[in-house]
Amino acid sequence: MSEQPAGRQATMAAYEPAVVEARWQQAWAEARVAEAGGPDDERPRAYVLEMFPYPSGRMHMGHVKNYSVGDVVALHRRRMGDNVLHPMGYDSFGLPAENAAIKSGGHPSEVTARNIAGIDEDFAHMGWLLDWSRRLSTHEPEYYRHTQRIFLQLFEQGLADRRDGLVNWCPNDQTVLANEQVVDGECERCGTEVVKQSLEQWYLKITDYAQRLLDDIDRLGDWPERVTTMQRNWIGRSEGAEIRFEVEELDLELPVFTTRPDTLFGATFFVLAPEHPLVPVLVGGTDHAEPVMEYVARSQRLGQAEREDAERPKTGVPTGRFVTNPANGVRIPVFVADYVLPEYGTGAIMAVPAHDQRDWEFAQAFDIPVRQVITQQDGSTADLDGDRYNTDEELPLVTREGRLINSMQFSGLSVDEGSQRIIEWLEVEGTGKGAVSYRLRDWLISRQRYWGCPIPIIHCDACGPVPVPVEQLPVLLPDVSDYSPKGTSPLATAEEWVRVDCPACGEPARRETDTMDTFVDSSWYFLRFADPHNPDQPFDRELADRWLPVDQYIGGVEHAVLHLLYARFLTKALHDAGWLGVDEPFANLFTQGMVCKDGAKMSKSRGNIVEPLPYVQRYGADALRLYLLFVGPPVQDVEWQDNGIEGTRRFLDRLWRLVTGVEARWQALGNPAGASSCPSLEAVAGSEAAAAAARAAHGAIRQVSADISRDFQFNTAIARLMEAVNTGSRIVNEAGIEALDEVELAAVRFLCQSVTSLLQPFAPHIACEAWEVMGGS
Ligand code: ANZ
Ligand code: ZN
Repeated sequence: MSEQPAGRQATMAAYEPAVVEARWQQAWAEARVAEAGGPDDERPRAYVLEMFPYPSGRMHMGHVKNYSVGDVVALHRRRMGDNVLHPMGYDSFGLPAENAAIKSGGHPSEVTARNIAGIDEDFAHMGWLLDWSRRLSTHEPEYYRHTQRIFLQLFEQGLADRRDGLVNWCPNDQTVLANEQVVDGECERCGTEVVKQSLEQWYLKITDYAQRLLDDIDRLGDWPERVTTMQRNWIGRSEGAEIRFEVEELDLELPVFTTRPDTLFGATFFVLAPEHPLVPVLVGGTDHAEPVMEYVARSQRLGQAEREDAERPKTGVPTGRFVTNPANGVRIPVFVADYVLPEYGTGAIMAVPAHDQRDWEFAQAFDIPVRQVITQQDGSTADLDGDRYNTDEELPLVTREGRLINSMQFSGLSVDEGSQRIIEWLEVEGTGKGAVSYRLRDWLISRQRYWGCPIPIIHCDACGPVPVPVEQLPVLLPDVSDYSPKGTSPLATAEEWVRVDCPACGEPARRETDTMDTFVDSSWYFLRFADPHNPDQPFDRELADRWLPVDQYIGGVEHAVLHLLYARFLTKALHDAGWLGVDEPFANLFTQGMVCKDGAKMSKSRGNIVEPLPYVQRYGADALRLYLLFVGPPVQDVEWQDNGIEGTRRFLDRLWRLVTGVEARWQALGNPAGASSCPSLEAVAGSEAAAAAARAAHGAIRQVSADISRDFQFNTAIARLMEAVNTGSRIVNEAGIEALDEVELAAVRFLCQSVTSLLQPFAPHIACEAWEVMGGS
C-alpha cells in the first residue's frame, strides 16, 4: 500500500469537511486535474459548460445548483474516459456594476473587481473541477478587443447596420432595450414600463437567419421542448400573402400581410398602425389630419403591454381615405388603430370582421359592415340571396375549417385550397404574392450606457460609418467622470476620446459613443474558451473546431430567447464567415430548475438570496452540493430549506463512520483477502449479511450508472447510495463489527468502495478521502 500523503484525516476520527475539502482542493490544483488535455490527448473530447455568471457580489444557491449539476456531468464524463473541457469565466460588463458605481462612487471596474473577488472565493470553496487556466472576463480589454473584432466582421458581412427605428426605451435606465429584454411591456432589469421612441441605433440582422434558426432547431440534440417551443414562437413564422391595396385619389399602394388570403372577399375596412410612415401622407392637408395625428400621439404614450392587451376596447380613427379591394374592386374605408402593430408584417391590415375577433370588435364599435366569406355549413344554393350566401352562423366565425362563400370563382373551396388559389390569382393579376412573415426583429445592440464594449466605429461626415482598423483594436473605454444616465451615452462626455481622424479620408470625425448590449459579449464566450489566450484573433479555427459544439450546456430557462438565440445566430454568422466549422453552438442543453426561497425565485433584486459560504463552513461543500442535487430532480424548482442540508450531512457522517470502521477492522485482521474485490457469489451465498451487502453494492452500481447518464436523475441516484449506506450500517450495527466473518466484512467493504466510487461525481472531496482511506489512489 502506498504511503499516505500528509494532512490526511486520521482514520476513525470524525468527518471534518473543512480539513478534507481544503486538502483535496489543493491536491487537485497541484495536479492540475481540471485542465483539458491538449492536441495529443487521444481520449474522446467532451465540452461541458455552465452558463457563466454575471458577477453581482456573491453566489447564491441558484448558482450552486447550476454548477453542481455541471460538475456531475463533467466528473462523470472524465470517469468514463473523456478528455473534458470544463471552463468558467465572468460575464462582467453590465448595468448593475455601473449603477452601483453611480450610487456609491468609484469606477464600475472597481465594483466589478470587488464582485469578482467575492464570487471567486465562493468558487474556490465549492471545489468544482473547473479549468481556471482558461478563465476569461468579458470586461477585460483582452476579451472585448475580440468582441469588437467580431462586430467588425459582422459589419463587413452586412450583418451590422445603423438605422433609424422605433425602439424600446427604459425611462429608468435611460437606455434602449432589445425586444427580448422587454417582458410584459416592462424592462427586464428594473421593471419600469417601457416606451417607444424613434432613435438611430445599431442592429445585428438576426432576421436574415430567421429561417435557418427555425429549421435547425430540428438538428439540435437533446434540448428541452419548452426552450425550442419558445424559440419557435419567438421567431414566429407565419405563411400567407402580401396583398396590395390602391389608395383612392393618391398615387399610392398599401401592402398588407395576411395569413388568410382566403378571406380577401370579406375585407370591409382597412387599418394602418399609428406609427405607419404613410399615415401623415394620407391625412396631410385634410380635415382628418388633426384628429388622426392626435390619436397617433396618444397611442405613442401607451405601454406595449396595454397595446397588445386583447381585452382592451378597440379604439381608432377614420382617415377619410378609401382603398380598393383588388379582388372585387370594392372600396373600403381606411382607419388608424393601435391594435395594428407597426413592427409586424407591413404595419397595415385588411380587416375581415366576419372571421377575426379584433376586426369584429372594431367593426361593432365603428358600425362597419360585416361580410361572411367562410362557412362551416354544407353548401346549398338555398341560402343564396341574390348573389350572396347568407347562413345563420354566429359571427365572428374564427376558423380554418370551412369553405369559401361569397368569393366569386373561389366559392366552394376549402380554406387551404382557397388561400392557395387566391394567391396564384393575385400573382397573375400582379396585385399580390405568397409571403412569409416573422415575428423576430433585428437585434438592437446599442446602449447609451458606459459599462459595456465600445462599438468600434468612427462617424465621418464624408464617409459615413467607418470601421476602426483591426490593428487599432481594442477601442478602450475612455475615462469619464460622470456615468449617470442622461439619455446619451456617457462616453460622449470624453471629448478628447470622441475626436478622431477618419481612418478612410483623414478628415476630423467622431467615435461612436454607444456601447454594446452585454448579450453580444456572452454570445461568443464559449468559442473563446477553446482558445482563451489568443492575442491576435478571437479564436483559432482549428481549436474551436476541436472543441465545439458544446456537448452539454447547462443553465437557466430564462435565457431561452435571449442568450441562446443570440449565441445560435452568432455561431451561424461566424460559420458563414469561414471562422468556424460548426453552425450550432450547443449540441445538448439542460435547463435546471430554480432554487426558490419563500416561494419566489432566489435573486438579488428580490433580496431573498441565500449564500453558500456559511453553509460550506458549517456543513461542507460536499453536503451542500449533495443537498441541492438530492432535494429533487434537477430539472424541477426547489424550495431552499435549512434543515435539508442537515440530512445530507448526516448521510456523509454515516458513510464516513462506516468506511473508517470497516477499514479499521479490516486492517486489524491483517487485510485478510488482500485484493479489494467483491467476494464471489458462492462465498456470499452462505451469509445473509454478506449477500445483502453484495446485493446493495451491485444494485447501486447498476442504478446509479443508469440514473447519472439518463435525464439527469441525480436525486434517485443519490437516494440509492443512501440506501446502500444504510444497509451497510445496519449489517455492522446489528451484529457488531467484530462478529462479522471475513467474507461478510469483505462484502461490506466492497459496498463501501462501490458507494464511494459512485458518490465521487456528487461529493468528490469525501469520496476521494474515503477512497484513499480504503487504500485507493
Ligand atoms: C386578414 C385576416 C382575416 C387575418 C382573418 C386574420 C384572420 P399571425 O398569425 O400572428 O401571423 N396582422 C397582420 N399584420 C398585423 C399587425 N402589424 N398588427 C396586428 N395584426 C396584424 O397574424 C397574422 C394576421 O394578423 C394577419 O392575417 C392580419 O390579419 C393580422 F379572418 O389578415 B389577417
Ligand atoms: Zn471620412
